[in-house]
Amino acid sequence: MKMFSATSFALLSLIAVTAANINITSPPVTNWGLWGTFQRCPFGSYAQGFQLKTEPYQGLFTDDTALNSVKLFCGDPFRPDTAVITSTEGQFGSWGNIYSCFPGYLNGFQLRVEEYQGNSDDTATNNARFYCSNLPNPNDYVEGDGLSYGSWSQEQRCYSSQYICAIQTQVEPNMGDDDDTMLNNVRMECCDYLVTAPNGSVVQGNTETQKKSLPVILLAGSKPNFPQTDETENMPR
Ligand SMILES: [Ca+2]
Ligand SMILES: [Ca+2]
Ligand SMILES: [Ca+2]
Repeated sequence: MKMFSATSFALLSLIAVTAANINITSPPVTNWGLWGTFQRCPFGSYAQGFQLKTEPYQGLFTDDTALNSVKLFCGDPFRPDTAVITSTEGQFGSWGNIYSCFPGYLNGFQLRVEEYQGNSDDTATNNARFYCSNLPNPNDYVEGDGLSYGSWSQEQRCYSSQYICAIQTQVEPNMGDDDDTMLNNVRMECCDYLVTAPNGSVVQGNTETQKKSLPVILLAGSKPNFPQTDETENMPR
């Protein structure tokens, strides 16, 4: 009995320890443009899906920009009342597929970036991957539908007690006749996962316990079985 109490106390202590919120930022492979303002999920909600705005390949002698913006969904992306956050957006391209980890949460990301091309056409950031709390393995990710120039830079992860809750983007302004790149870097805030206790107080939630209760995203081969291309089919009925 004495040992049980000691173990229980140790477990409670672990759960009570909260890491402070942290920012995770893409390594500046390119570093053009200004940082926009942070946009945040409503308190107590976290990113559970994403969408990329990409300019398709423009042909050999036309100025390409590739990835222009990243949108995060603070809840189920296929519910119309879910809050959406973006920070600064590049003006070119269009929004692609919606990728959902719901009911899991985003807890890290990685950018695909083309390094400086000198006098040739620069595109900077091309694509993004996200890590989700309910993927079968920690190294599994959901990859967006951006372009494929450049290479994947160092992945950025939240602490295990946190999920992504805010986004800030660095976007190069329109260069007119000069070489445009638009989105260059992304910064995200990782917030401690908080829940409301039965007595009404807000406490640190246990992400490990929660993970066990979530349905795991099924993988088709080595890739998650995304995207869900038909939006209307996934709207709540
Ligand atoms: Ca250039
Ligand atoms: Ca241009
Ligand atoms: Ca360009």
